[in-house]
Amino acid sequence: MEITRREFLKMSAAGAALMAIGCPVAAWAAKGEGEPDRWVKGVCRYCGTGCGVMVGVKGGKVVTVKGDPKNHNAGFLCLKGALMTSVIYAKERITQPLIRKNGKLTPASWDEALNLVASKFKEAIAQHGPKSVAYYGSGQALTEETYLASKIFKAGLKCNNVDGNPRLCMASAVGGYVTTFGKDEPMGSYDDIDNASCFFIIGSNTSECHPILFRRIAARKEANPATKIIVVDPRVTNTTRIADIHISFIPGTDLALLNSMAYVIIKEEMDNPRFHGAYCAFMDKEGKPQTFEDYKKFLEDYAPEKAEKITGIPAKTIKEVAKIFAQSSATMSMWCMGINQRIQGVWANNLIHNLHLLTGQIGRPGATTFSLTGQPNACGGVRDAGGLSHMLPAGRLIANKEHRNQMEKLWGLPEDSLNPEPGLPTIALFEALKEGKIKAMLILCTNPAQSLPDVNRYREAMARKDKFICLIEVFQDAETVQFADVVLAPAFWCERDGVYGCSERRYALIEKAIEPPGQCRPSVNILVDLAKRMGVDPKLVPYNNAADIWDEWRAVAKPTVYNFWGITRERLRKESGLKWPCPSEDHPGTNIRYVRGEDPLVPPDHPTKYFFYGRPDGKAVIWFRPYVGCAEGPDSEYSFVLTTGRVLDQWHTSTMTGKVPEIQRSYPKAFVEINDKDAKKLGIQTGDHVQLETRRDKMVFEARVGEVCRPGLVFVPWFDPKLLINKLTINAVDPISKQPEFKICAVKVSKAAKA
Ligand SMILES: Nc1nc2c(c(=O)[nH]1)N[C@H]1C(S)=C(S)[C@@H](COP(=O)(O)OP(=O)(O)OC[C@H]3O[C@@H](n4cnc5c(=O)[nH]c(N)nc54)[C@H](O)[C@@H]3O)O[C@H]1N2
Ligand SMILES: Nc1nc2c(c(=O)[nH]1)N[C@H]1C(S)=C(S)[C@@H](COP(=O)(O)OP(=O)(O)OC[C@H]3O[C@@H](n4cnc5c(=O)[nH]c(N)nc54)[C@H](O)[C@@H]3O)O[C@H]1N2
Ligand code: SF4
Ligand SMILES: [Mo]
Repeated sequence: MEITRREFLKMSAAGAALMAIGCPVAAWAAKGEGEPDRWVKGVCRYCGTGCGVMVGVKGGKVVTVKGDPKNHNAGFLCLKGALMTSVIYAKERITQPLIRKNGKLTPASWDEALNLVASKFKEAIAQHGPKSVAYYGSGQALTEETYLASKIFKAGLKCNNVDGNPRLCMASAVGGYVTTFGKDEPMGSYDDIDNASCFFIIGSNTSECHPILFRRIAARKEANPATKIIVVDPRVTNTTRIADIHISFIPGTDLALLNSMAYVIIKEEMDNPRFHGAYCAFMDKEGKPQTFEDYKKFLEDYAPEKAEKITGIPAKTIKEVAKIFAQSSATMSMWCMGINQRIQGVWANNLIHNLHLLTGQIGRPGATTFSLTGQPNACGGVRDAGGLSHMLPAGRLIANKEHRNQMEKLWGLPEDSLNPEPGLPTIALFEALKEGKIKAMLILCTNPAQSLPDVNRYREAMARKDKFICLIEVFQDAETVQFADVVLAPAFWCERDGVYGCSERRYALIEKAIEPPGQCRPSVNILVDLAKRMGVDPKLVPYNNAADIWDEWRAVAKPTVYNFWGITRERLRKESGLKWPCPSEDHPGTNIRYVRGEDPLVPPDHPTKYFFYGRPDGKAVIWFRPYVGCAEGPDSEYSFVLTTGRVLDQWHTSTMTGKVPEIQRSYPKAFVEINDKDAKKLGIQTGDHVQLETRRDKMVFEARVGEVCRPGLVFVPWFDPKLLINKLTINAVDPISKQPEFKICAVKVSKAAKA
């Protein structure tokens, strides 16, 4: 099927994620440029769905991208994935190192730039110790890049200030999995979608943010119309439109709903005592062991009639969804930032897991508790390879002596030589920069000058005259470039090879398809070169390429529950991704963890079917997690809730998608969505200018009036660098995960004069 450019634009503008189109788009894209002379296998640059792609190359140039039919996406791609060509060849590409001289970024040689960066880091460490430097990385960097940067800082410089944007994104999900199951990462996989009879989607706009997974959910519903879809979101989205039940509710009250569902499930005897009796431990919020009876007492506060008062959800609806959740043949939960970006993010994650453990909706095809990961390699790189300030590779912790000693052995370091004190998580790190405690920072593949909350504060930090920031960045118009003292030019996407790991524990290889432009170099080469110049022992960085790093990382993970020894580079070249655990080269990969006969890490003769081996007692935890509320709720002065999030075709700070003319035309600038009843009261119509003011800053947006937001709520997408909504958002963090509450703050809404 060919589609015309007009139809194509129409689909894009309509945000029709359901229409997620595969090869037709690629065919269209190929048309103007000519047929490729070879196809190179890779992974989409964007979201945590991790679609496989085939990159079409002609005469050394990428001319088109299409879906890989052998990967989980079965050849489908959404528009972002298919339209990469204009991004690669954008005129804003940085093609050589730049040094700021007299306030202006000026071209420099690699030698000059790298020597300058190395001298600044060495000077800071000599004068102020290793705590005065930092690395701020990304869930979009390659696994090899994250593993290497983390090793250079933690092992080479004895500095644990290694963090990254997954702190803004997945930290609460990690906290949830670790506290409930003992180890990070989902136990199920995308195949569960094809077997689920109930989807419980909470705090995820799957349709716009994981379009190809949404396509699969829709396909499941189409093939099996009895499949129930429940969506819990305070907005009407493309996702809620296919829901059988859309629960719109007071933002930030999910915990009351989830506890109330547990209450109903037990009250109506829809729980599964055979499961939770055998495989679960109960714990109060301090982590003290409790009983099932104690749990019932704890839940008394969440009877549906009481929860209705907190959440605004009719008691009847709570009872109904609890019943569907518990009694469907296989229930699959999915969630994302509506749950994670909250000061009660970890607890909300625990409560979703609770429902699955209580009902035994777990560990069977279609029955699973599945966190949707945002970025393409937050799982594989940052989470698995240990790119956060409290972590070492493969689930090991800095604060754990045994784990440090294991890593010292594996890295050839003297015993007890790793720094035992965890480093600073993102917000604390940028606070330290603001206070002048961080003297030198290396930033890779993230754009904090736009993506951090309360961003005026951290732009000020980055603007300090006495700090030094080295940024490795692809585009000169990324906001953070303004604050960099040195900018290094990396090879982008398929201009180098490396591994991404997506939401379903699937590792897949991006193969090198083309040469990078100008003087751009693969980031692993930049990092190795820089480490040596900083005086890091060359024996710690003996790599010639990303493949060398991959082999070391496999060995580092082998003795742990992250065992993917069988996922060799050779296999990744041949196969379209493999799911760990995968302990040997003849192992096909794992669909369901913690289940005998499915997970190679559960011994075949294990006495019980389920074995949560991540925890010392082999049992998963049902947690008592009370609803508390948000950091800054509405009051008489700031009487609305401001929430922020995404739109279908723009990616994050839009440095990439903003280079695609078709996308830029459909989403040219940010706007504010406001409920029509609220708008009427305030005299606002679509297209009017509306001022949003929080305790941090104010800004004017064009209004979109309708029923998308419930009354009392306004929504602004955060992609637009000209309208930096993060100047308004709050920097409050979850006390466990340290993830900021991007999803809720109080805002004053008023009509503004036309600008
Ligand atoms: N098109 C596109 N896709 C992307 C990205 C992108 O930039 N663009 N980014 C990727 C990344 S890194 C991420 S993290 C994911 C994010 O994916 P999602 O989390 O699905 O996207 P968001 O728009 O941030 O927020 C999801 C929903 O949370 C709802 N929400 C707000 N407050 C609450 C609440 O209190 N409770 C509940 N239950 N819901 C609430 C919002 O209304 C919104 O619809 O998307 C990934 N995919
Ligand atoms: N208000 C609000 N703010 C949010 C969120 C929200 O929901 N609301 N969500 C948060 C979440 S979930 C996330 S994940 C973060 C994301 O925030 P960021 O990571 O800051 O956003 P990106 O635009 O993805 O930034 C990636 C940067 O890396 C550059 N880049 C691309 N490819 C490469 C490469 O190969 N190498 C190098 N070196 N650079 C490259 C891009 O040009 C871009 O500047 O934002 C957070 N901020
Ligand atoms: S769904 Fe995500 S991974 Fe798949 S093509 Fe779209 S942006 Fe890329
Ligand atoms: Mo994210």
